[in-house]
Amino acid sequence: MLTAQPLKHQFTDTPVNNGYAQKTSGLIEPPAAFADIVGPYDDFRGELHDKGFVVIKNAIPRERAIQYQEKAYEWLQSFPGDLDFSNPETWIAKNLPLQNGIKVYIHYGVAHEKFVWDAKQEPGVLDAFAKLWQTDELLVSFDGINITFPNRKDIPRRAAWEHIDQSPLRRGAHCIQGIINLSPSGPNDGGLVLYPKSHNYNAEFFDSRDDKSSWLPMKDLHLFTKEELAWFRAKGLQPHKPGHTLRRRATEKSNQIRTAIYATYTPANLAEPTQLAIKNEVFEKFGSTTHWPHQYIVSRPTQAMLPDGTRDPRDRDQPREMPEMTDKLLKLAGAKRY
Ligand SMILES: O=C(O)CCC(=O)C(=O)O
Ligand SMILES: [Fe+2]
Repeated sequence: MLTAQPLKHQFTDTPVNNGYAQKTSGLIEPPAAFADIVGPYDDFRGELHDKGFVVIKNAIPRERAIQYQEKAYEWLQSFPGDLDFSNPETWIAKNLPLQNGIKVYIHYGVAHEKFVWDAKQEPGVLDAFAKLWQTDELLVSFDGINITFPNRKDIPRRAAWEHIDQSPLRRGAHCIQGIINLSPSGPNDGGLVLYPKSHNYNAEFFDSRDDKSSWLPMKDLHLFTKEELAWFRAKGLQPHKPGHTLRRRATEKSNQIRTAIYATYTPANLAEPTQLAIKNEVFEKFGSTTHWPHQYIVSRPTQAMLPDGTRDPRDRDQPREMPEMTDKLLKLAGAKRY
């Protein structure tokens, strides 16, 4: 899955460093490499350009995707507790490690687990982004994984939080978010919901706003209010679950555990040295970043802290299974230059 409307979510993150070009109007144009994406293309890029997202089926061969899913389950079960994947009664907070506000696992070095890095180096995944950016010299995000149990008994269903992970000051696509989907995704199952073609209206929408006071060049997030969504709906746009013709959100009928790895890639040469320095710091601590690989890199505390402010005794200083630090991995991580 690739979406042309990027990404991000620790709502408490503050923007750091602002080392890139802004036009005097305040608007930020896409990096040069992207000028190319207007096509026409007869492959997945055409659909991406048209709809703002595209599903690339079998980017990872099924057998290996299942192995990654099993590894993700194993990782989740490596924490103390009574978690049983076949028993919904056990799908409760006390059996699960800490998640962030949108229920993504970002702590415990998970962004650098071997299975995560292996999936991120899958040829079918890398090839899609290399084609998109016309280079195989890419950086990848460290944005964690998602294992979501349906219909949890201990917490209410999370309402949708319609957003784009791109500052309203940016025009055009600067970053194409990738999600490696490791579980079946039927029409009743939870997961990503998009507004197809909404990317075509972004500039018009943001240009028409009066209050721009909260917009910042490196705050790559905008949450849409109900009124703002109504503006898009009035253009005829509707929420849609990728891969299905029906327009719908998750329902209580689903028993599907959603497993996904977030993986976004951008050309390495778009990263400013100051951003790479932050990325390096995060990498050395096996930390996580936003969905952006080359900008909007936020150095968060890497330690897992419990709500009472003490360190989670389950915390780890490094991944459970270390990845092999190959030349290829180090370059994707931004730790080594191409
Ligand atoms: O998990 C998803 O499908 C998307 C969540 C999200 O908004 C994001 O990762 O940017
Ligand atoms: Fe997002």
